[in-house]
Amino acid sequence: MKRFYLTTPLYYVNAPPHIGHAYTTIAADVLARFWRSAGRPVHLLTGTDEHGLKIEQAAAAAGLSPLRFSDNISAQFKELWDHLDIRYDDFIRTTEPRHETRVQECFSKLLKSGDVFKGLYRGFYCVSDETYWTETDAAPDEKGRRLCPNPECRKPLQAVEEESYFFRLSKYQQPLLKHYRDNPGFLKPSHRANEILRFVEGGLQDTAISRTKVKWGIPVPGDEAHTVYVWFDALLNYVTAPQSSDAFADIWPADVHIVGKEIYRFHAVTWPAMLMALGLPLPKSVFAHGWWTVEGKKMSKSQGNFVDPRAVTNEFGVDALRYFLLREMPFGNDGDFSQASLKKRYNAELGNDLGNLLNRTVDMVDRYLAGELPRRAAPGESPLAQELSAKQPLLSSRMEELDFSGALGLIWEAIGRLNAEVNAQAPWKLVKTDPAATQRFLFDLVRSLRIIGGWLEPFMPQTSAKMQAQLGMRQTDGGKIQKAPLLFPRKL
Ligand code: ME8
Repeated sequence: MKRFYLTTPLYYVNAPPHIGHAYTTIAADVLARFWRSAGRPVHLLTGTDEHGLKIEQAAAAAGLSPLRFSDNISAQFKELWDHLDIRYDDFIRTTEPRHETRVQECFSKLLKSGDVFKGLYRGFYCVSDETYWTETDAAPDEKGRRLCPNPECRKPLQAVEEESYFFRLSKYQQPLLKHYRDNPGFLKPSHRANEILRFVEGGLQDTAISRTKVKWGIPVPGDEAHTVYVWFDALLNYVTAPQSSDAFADIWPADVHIVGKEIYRFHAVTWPAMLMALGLPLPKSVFAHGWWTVEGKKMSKSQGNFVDPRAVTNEFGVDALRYFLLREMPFGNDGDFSQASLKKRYNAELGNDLGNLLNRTVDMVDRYLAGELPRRAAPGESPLAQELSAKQPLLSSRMEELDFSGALGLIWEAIGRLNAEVNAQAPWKLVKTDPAATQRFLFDLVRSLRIIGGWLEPFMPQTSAKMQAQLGMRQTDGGKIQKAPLLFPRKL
C-alpha cells in the first residue's frame, strides 16, 4: 500500500528550535500517529535546512565552520523531537551527500531541458528570509530604505547584481492554474487558496536560483563559481530524501506538505512548478497553518521572546504542550501562546475534565468492585461506550482534514458527557441500593475511558499509555485496575 507521506519544513539551523518549530512538527506527528493507528503505513520526513548566507553568517558569528555549527543545531532539533515523542521516519540534513548529489542531478537535468538558463540578476535579496525581491516589490519607504516586503520581516534588503542561473517559472503559470482548478484539495486550508490564485494569475517571473557571492551552498555542476540558491536546494529535499530509500515508489508523491503560512508560496507555486519541470507527480496537498504570537507579541530576536519548548515541558510535561498547541489554535488560523491560557487549559481540561474523571473512575472501581475490570462488552451492554464509538467516523474525518482542535473538541465533549453521567448516576449512592447496576455503570465507564485513551494516543502518547496501564485497555479478559498518581497535578 502506498505510504501516507507527510513532511514538515526543513528548519534553518541559524538558531535553536522554539515553539513555532515544535508546533508544526508535533502536528505532523499527530497526523502520522493517527494514520498509523488507522492501519495505514506512514512516512514522516523532517530535517534541517543548512545552506545559505543566513547560516554562513550565524556560523561566522559563533566562530565555527558552517558545517560544525549546523551539526550542533541540527542535533538540538533531533534531541527536541525525541523529547517531544515525535516519531519521524526520516530526518534529512541538506548537507548530506544523498541530498547534495541529487540536487546537482536535478539542476543538470533542468539545464539540459531548458527550464534552467543563465542570465543576469538585478534586484534585491533578504538574507533573513533568503528571498529575492524585485525593484517593484521592494519600493523604497518614506525614508528611502528598501525593507523586506514580508510584513513579518521588514529587515533591510541587499541590492544584488550578479550573473545567475534562472528557473523558467513563467512557463508554469497556466499549468499551475490548471492544476489548482482540477485539484480543489491541493491548496489547503481553502481560506488561504485565494492568496495563491491571485498571485499566480498576476503572472509569474522567472526566478534566480544560483548565487556567485554565497560560498556556503551546493556548487552548480560544471560552473562552480555558482552555488545553488538555498530554497531551490531545500525544496528538493522532499524528493531527494525518499529517493535514497528503496521504497521511493511507495512514498512519493507526498500526501501533504505541512508548512507555516509565510512559506506557502514557495510550496504552493515554486515547488509544484519545479516538479512539473522534473516530470515528477505533484503532492496531493500543501497545508499552510497559521502563526503563533507570544503574549500578544511577534516572536523575534529583538524582543528576545522565543519560547523554549523545554521550559514548557519542564513545568507542564510533554503531553500538556502537545495538547495545548493543537487545542488552542485551530490548524490554519493564527493564535497566541500565553502562560495564562496554558495554565487554564492545563488545570481545567487536563487536570479536571480528564485527570479527575480517570482518577475517580479508578477509585470507584477499586472501592466498589474490588478493582475488577470489565471484559470486552457484549452488544447492548455498554450504552455510553456505544455512544462514544458512534462518534468515531466524525472524529476520523476531522483528523483527515487536519482539524486537530476540532477533533480534540469532540473528545472533550465526550469527556464532559462521561463526567455528567458520573454525577447523575452517583455510584457512591447507587452502590448502597443496587450493586449490580453500579457494576454495569462502572464497567461502561471504564470501557468508555478506554475508547478515549485510544483517541488520545496521537495527541498525548504518554497519557494514553498511562490510561492503558490503569484501565487494562489491551485486556479482553478483565483484569485488575492499577492505581497510579494523578495524570495532571494541579498547578497554582
Ligand atoms: O522557513 N508560528 O525555516 P524556518 C507557527 N528553512 N509556526 C512557526 C512559527 C510561529 N511563530 N515560527 C516558525 C524555513 N514556525 C525554511 C523552510 S522548507 C523546504 C524550508 C514554523 O526555520 C513554521 O512551520 O524559518 C514555519 O513555516 C517554519 O517553522 C519556518 O522555519
